[in-house]
This record gives sequence, C-alpha cells and structure tokens, in this order.
Amino acid sequence: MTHFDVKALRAALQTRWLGRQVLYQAEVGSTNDELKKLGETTAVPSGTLFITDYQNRGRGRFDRRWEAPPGTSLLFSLLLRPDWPGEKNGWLTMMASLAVAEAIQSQTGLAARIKWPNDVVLHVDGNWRKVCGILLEGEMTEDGRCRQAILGIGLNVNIPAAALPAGMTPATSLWAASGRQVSRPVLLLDVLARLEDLLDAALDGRSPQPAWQNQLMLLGQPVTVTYADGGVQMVGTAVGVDEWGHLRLQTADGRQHTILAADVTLRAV
Ligand code: BT5
Repeated sequence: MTHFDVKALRAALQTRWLGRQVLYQAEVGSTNDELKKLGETTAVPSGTLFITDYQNRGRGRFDRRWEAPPGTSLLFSLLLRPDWPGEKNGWLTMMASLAVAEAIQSQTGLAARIKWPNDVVLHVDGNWRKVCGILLEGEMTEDGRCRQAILGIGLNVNIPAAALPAGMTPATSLWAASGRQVSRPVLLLDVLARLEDLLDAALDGRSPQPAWQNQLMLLGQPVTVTYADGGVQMVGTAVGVDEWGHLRLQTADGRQHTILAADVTLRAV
C-alpha cells in the first residue's frame, strides 16, 4: 500500500488553522469515529485533521458503507467547533462539497459538479458518476448550538477503474476519469485552503449558498426523490435550494415541497 505522505502535507501546509493538527493512521474503522472519540476525551483543537489510508468500516449516510481500496483515496475527517446555532451546520456540508469540486477543477481540469445534497460528481462517458461523498455528524449543546461537528470526506483519487465500488450512483475516481494519477497531499492541500477560506467567511456571516448553488447539477431537471427507508418516492422538478441547502421540488400539481434529506436521481423524460 502507498502510504499517505503526511510529511509532505505538513511541510507544504499554508492554512492558518485548518489541518494544522494532523493525525494519521494507516488503517482505522472510520475516521469520523476516531476523531469523534478523540474530540470527546482530549483537548483536540478545532480544525484537527484525521486521515487514513484504509477504513475497514467506512461509513456513508444512513449507515451505508464507504468502500475504497487501501492507499488509493483521500479518506479524512475534520473536527470543527463553529460557535453558531446547530441549523447552520448544513453550511459545513455545502462548504466541503464546494471546496472539493473547486479543488478538483483546479488540480485536474475536470468539470466537477455538486449533486444534491452531498456528492461531488464527474461527467464520464455520458453519465454523472460519484467521485466524492461527505458525511457530517454534529453534536449540539442543550440550547441547540453546535458543540462539535465531524466533517468526513471520502474522495476517490487513484482508484483503478476495475476496482471502483458498485453503488446506487455509479462511481468514478480522478484517475479513471482523467487517465492521470493525482498526488493526494497536493489535492488535500488545495481542498483545505479553499475550505478554510469558506469557513472563515461563514463564521463572519457570509453564506456559502450562492457559490454552492452555482455548482449544483440538478437544478431545473426532472428528478426522483427517494427517502432513506426506500419506501416513499416523489417525482418532480428540482427548482432550487433554500439558504440552508434544502431542495425545492415542484410536483406535477404545481405545488412546491422542501426536501431536507434524501437521495435524488435524475429521471429520464
Ligand atoms: C456518502 O454517503 O456519500 C458519505 C461518504 C463519507 C465517507 C467519508 S470517508 C472519511 C469519513 N469517515 C467515514 O467513515 N465516512 C467519511 P451516502 O450519500 O450515503 O453514499 C453512500 C453510498 O455511496 C454507498 O451506499 C455506495 O452505494 C456508494 N459508495 C460507497 N463507496 C463509494 C466510493 N468510494 N465512491 C462512490 N460511491 C461509493
């Protein structure tokens, strides 16, 4: 397994606070779980980064699995303690997907877009394929403020095409999509620099929503919305997103619905 070059990351890091503390282990269950545990038991500063080369229990939303062969991907979590009301945590997922999409565009020239609510996708062979997933887990104080948030990011960097995981949404990696391998530390440095700027702006009250919305690939399109239990489905047009990133779905009867969390797929018409 190619180990992640933590030394190269530390040496080139130019951020003010994000990722200044780097923790690395070659293999863990899930970086979100590791960092959550650390955040509870020790004085881990906001901005701490936990990165691994392999997760044997990598998690997606709704207890799904996140699979990536050893040494091929960026698999990391950031511990954040924004002093704001818990509702604002939706901004964290938005900023993460935005930073990843922009870093991919800048490092590879690939036209990465955001698929609501939390995926970064690439258009490959006529299909939108998932290259990155984001898992945000927040803990609130009794008065509803954010006590701690763990922002987990899984980005398929150098997964060979033959080893891509099969999923609901077809997967890709930067290598599979561009034919070129990408340096994981260099890409991570770019993500961290962009994310730190977005976080500082958000902490200052500036919303990431307009920039995030600009990168969404579903707006104006016919979609099917499926809730996590798989039971309920709604079809309609994705007409927009609100300030907190919730999806506005217009159904055939002309009514608009606000979707907080679900899976959305493009519908052929
Ligand atoms: C996500 O969930 O997309 C969030 C994934 C977050 C992973 C990171 S890795 C570092 C940190 N530590 C963790 O334990 N997790 C975070 P969701 O939208 O529910 O998508 C999950 C679905 O994506 C799975 O059910 C599969 O169908 C598919 N999938 C699994 N691995 C994939 C991969 N490497 N690339 C693309 N799709 C994948």
